[in-house]
Amino acid sequence: MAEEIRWAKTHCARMDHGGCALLVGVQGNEIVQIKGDPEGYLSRGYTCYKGRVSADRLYHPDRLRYPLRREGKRGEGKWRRISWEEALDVTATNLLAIREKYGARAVGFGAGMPKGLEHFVLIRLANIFGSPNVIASQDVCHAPREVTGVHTCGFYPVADLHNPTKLILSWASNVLSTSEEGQIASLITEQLKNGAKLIVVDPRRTELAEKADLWLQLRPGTAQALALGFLHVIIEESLYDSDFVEKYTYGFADLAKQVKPYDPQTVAGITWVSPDLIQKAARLYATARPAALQWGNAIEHDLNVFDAARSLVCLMAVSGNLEVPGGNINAHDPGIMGLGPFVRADLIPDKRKEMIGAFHGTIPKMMTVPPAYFRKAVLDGIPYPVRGYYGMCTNPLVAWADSEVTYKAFMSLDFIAVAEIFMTPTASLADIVFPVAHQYEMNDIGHYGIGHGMIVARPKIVDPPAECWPDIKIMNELGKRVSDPQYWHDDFEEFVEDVVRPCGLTYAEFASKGWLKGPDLFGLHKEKGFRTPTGKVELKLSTAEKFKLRPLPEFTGLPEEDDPEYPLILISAKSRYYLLSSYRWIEKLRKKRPYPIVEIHPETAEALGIADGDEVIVSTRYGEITQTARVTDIVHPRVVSAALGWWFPESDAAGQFEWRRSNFNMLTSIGKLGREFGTPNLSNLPCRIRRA
Ligand SMILES: Nc1nc2c(c(=O)[nH]1)N[C@H]1C(S)=C(S)[C@@H](COP(=O)(O)OP(=O)(O)OC[C@H]3O[C@@H](n4cnc5c(=O)[nH]c(N)nc54)[C@H](O)[C@@H]3O)O[C@H]1N2
Ligand SMILES: Nc1nc2c(c(=O)[nH]1)N[C@H]1C(S)=C(S)[C@@H](COP(=O)(O)OP(=O)(O)OC[C@H]3O[C@@H](n4cnc5c(=O)[nH]c(N)nc54)[C@H](O)[C@@H]3O)O[C@H]1N2
Ligand code: SF4
Ligand SMILES: [Mo]
Repeated sequence: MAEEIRWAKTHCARMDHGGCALLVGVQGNEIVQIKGDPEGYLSRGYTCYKGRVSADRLYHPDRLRYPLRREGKRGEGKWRRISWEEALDVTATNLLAIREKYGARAVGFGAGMPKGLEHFVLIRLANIFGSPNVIASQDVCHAPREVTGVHTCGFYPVADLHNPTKLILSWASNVLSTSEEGQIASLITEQLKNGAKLIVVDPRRTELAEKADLWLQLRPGTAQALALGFLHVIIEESLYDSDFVEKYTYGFADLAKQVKPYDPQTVAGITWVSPDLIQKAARLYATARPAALQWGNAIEHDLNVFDAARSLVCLMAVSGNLEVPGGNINAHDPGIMGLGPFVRADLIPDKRKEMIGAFHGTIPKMMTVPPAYFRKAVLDGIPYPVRGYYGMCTNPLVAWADSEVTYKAFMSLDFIAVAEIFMTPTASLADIVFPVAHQYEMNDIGHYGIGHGMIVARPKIVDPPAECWPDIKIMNELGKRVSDPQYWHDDFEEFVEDVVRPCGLTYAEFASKGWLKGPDLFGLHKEKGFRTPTGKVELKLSTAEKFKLRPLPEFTGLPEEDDPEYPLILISAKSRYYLLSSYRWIEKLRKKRPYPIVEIHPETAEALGIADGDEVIVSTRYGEITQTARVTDIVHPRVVSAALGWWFPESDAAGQFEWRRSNFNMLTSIGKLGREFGTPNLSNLPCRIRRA
């Protein structure tokens, strides 16, 4: 007789930023069912398909199960099984040799989208090792919003979807597919059910756009122009919050002058949104208080991101929506361990001066190295040589802009170690591959350090395969080999205890509570002002000259000029079935989306002789790839939206799993970068398309 199902509680993770509360059914040591937990603070019973099938990650026959050491040439796909002892010793020996020869900064520590507590243990490892260079995708993911927020209003203003709001302005955000940063789809649908109005700014008619009161189908890459158009209407028509503006903002008169030229007619010419719709949307947003601006990742995908993010914070401020419930808030953490002590920031006081990015003039408070600059260091030794790489939770060969340059850079490194759950294009270039334990197999903490004022528990439910270790354990043991063991724990499990200890809790007690949230503190500025040099929201940046920043947001032009050779505009959106390049190997997900799809408007398809289902070649000035056409009017006739993150696990490690064939980042370049964050044009590129 089959054993009875035991139900355990945890939170979903590593399928996106995570956050849905789950009930996980277990028989023996195997997860047999996953469903939503109605008591979930962020999700209230909601789950998406990929969350429900997420245990399939653990049981794939090709999952990495032993440490591997490269045999033959780099990237040849030949491996030898080795012991943990050997894997850690070889890695330590190589990293120490590089440090000896070139200095600690010649080792880059790589992470991708923050997935769990290991992200911060990696930063700690880098700090203790002595390297200021943590390489991550923050250049195109959240640092622009967070850091611009901090410079403008002293914090990262997140949409408050937990208190009732009158209106949601969803700007370049596709929450119903992405639930980004724990802004779970169900939080938005609940607000809409309770009567909140909805404005969607998106070049694609998404599921959310279908539900919107107003949908603004802007020309990709013109966010800042549209936002300045909103500001123009709001200021010209005196719809702003005059009390807030007077007491709590700096540079309003300058901003008013700055947005004068951005009248609806002019802005319509740039953004393709009609003057009438710009006016209507701006009026609706300014008058519905509170209104929450849910800003998404797509504004971070071209070199104009600083102005785009700046203009959106100005919009939140003048409309009186900062630090109000149901608006955009400063989410305060519960009394957990602070990031600084956790990562031992004290050990590397000169980090800002020493890191690769600083040499290129990245904005203060940008604390990771943009991948574009990392590769310059590897390939050209600018500003100094970088020869080694330890990476986890990331797949740069597919995830970073300009994949050919990534390939060259990784091929030229002296030593690469990668921790993975599965062999990927990037892992296939490594010298050492560590097999990791995964979600459900280790105690972990979600949402630590991502600015939403809460953490969620992800307790261990089943045992990992014998030789799969949590990243945290790998780094704890590697740390002891490359630095003074006093910085590391006897038992790696102490890391999760460290985070919650200041709250007077053990990890087990935290796990039984499920989550911890900081206090709701709204309107702190009324007593304390804003944490900026002027104590106000800096519509005009008082530090502009010092940091060589533009004092006021402006539209300086399209990310790339129009080009008659490439008459269409290429964009992308994240797939609801995959996390960027991850998990193409999970059968149930692959069935839902077996191949990469590029969306193209019926008129454009007809003119080009392309039918639904045709194989097509998508090309930009930088490269070309093959995807499959989906003919659909959710995109504008001049816009095509291609799929991200594709490689083919069913193919061969010796060829890096056909990483060139359909990978979006073959179409991108790091030739032009935004200075503040080193952001490349990941999107909004002139392109053309033809039948294969
Ligand atoms: N063109 C284009 N490029 C983009 C984007 C885009 O929109 N357009 N989006 C950008 C954004 S926002 C981001 S955040 C980055 C994402 O960049 P990455 O984070 O590098 O990309 P992922 O595909 O998520 O790769 C994650 C890898 O981590 C592995 N993994 C999963 N869980 C674990 C774990 O517990 N431990 C370890 N060691 N490994 C694990 C997965 O198998 C996978 O190979 O990509 C960026 N790149
Ligand atoms: N299912 C799933 N969920 C994910 C991820 C995933 O890969 N898959 N990735 C996670 C990560 S790393 C992140 S950062 C978040 C990102 O989550 P989101 O912020 O939702 O980001 P995207 O899906 O990149 O883009 C959002 C929307 O922007 C639109 N868009 C494209 N170009 C433009 C433009 O020029 N202007 C405007 N206004 N809109 C534009 C797209 O059509 C899309 O609907 O999601 C996380 N969640
Ligand atoms: S929305 Fe995200 S957190 Fe929720 S079930 Fe899906 S993948 Fe998991
Ligand atoms: Mo991201």
